[in-house]
Amino acid sequence: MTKRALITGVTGQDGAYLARLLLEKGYEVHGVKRRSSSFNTGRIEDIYEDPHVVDPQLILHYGDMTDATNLIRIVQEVQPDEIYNLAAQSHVQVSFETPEYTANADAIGTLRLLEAIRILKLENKTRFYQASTSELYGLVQEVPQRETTPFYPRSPYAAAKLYGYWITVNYREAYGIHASNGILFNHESPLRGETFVTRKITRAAAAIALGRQDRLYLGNLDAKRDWGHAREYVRGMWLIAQQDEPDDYVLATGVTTEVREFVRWAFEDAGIPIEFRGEGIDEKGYAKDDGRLLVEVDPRYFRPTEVDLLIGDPTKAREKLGWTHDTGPRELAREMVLADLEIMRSAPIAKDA
Ligand code: NDP
Ligand code: GDR
Repeated sequence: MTKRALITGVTGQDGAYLARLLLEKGYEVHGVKRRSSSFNTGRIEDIYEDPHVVDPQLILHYGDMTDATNLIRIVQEVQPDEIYNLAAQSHVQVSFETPEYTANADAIGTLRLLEAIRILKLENKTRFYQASTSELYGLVQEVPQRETTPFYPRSPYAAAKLYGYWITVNYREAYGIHASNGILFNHESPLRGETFVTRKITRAAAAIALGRQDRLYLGNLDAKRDWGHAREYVRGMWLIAQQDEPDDYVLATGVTTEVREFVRWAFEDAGIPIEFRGEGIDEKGYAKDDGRLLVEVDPRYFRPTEVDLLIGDPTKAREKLGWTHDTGPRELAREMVLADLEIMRSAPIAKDA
């Protein structure tokens, strides 16, 4: 029997990689896409199928995490074996600007999907994966962070995801739903959204190398993140949903890197090595070769409350799921810079636009 999966957030970075993986595994994949004034299917273009083909394997449904009746109808129509709840207002800094919307989409949106399973009496059929996050750890309580580390959210995003985490645990315990949390540390790729720090850096390094941008403005260079590759993390999501018993797992590399170091790597890979001079908001990055000022700190990117250090311990995932990662942050930076150089070289008009 062909398995049917429903992915919310299918147009995002992880949704695109997960949809690809599930199609390779022979699933019929249904994705929830919200209405946008443009197509917004760029990340899934190569797997997108015309709805008129016979027996399509990827089917998109219009939907929104803030619309309960819509979600119930989609779940009813699809009757999924597995739901992967990846949709979210996922930008931490933006959540300080749109806290109520973030809570609605990320926290109550998760509840709406779990309720859909319950209302439709799919508790024994539909497995549920919740995209939980290392942002739950927030203010450092223990390093490395693992499944038992106490949470201390530091943003409206993290507070909303805290609700999503616990409501998933609660529906597992209260109604016996196979509902699991993946507590994923930062994962990146050439498909990463352009305003997250890694992609912002790799795009800028590529653009500066090609003479199309003068300078990169960043916020807190001291923050440390455990960066892995999104392609490898969606494999972990699938493994979590395949376990006999639902449970919660950390996926991480166990290596942490300063934002400043990621900047150095990206500019090196773009062929313009830089060095940092100065301190605090006066710290600046200069090209080693000709002394050009290429990186500046702009306090507008500082967050009202910051998460200083994330480093995860993926031991449980390795031992119970057999999940491992191959790509470390250094290779990740290179892959992203090379991809951005390629994109910019082949699409000069898009850049100018
Ligand atoms: P993206 O921001 O790339 O993708 C988010 C997806 O959610 C997009 O498809 C977006 O649609 C969709 N979405 C946003 N709001 C709504 C809404 N109201 N209704 C329906 N769809 C909506 O995130 P990632 O792919 O990086 O992350 C996937 C999930 O994993 C998110 O929940 C994120 O919070 C979580 N996470 C991510 C980590 C990471 O490092 N990437 C780490 C830990 C957790 P649109 O394309 O229209 O914007
Ligand atoms: P994060 O990712 O907040 O960890 O959330 P992001 O890449 O936005 O920030 C990482 C760190 O870099 C610092 N930083 C900047 N960040 C951005 N975006 N822009 C800048 O100019 C900049 N300068 C410095 C930040 O302050 C921060 O410390 C991501 C998202 O994918 C979440 O959805 C997910 O849950 C977590 O990862 C795990």
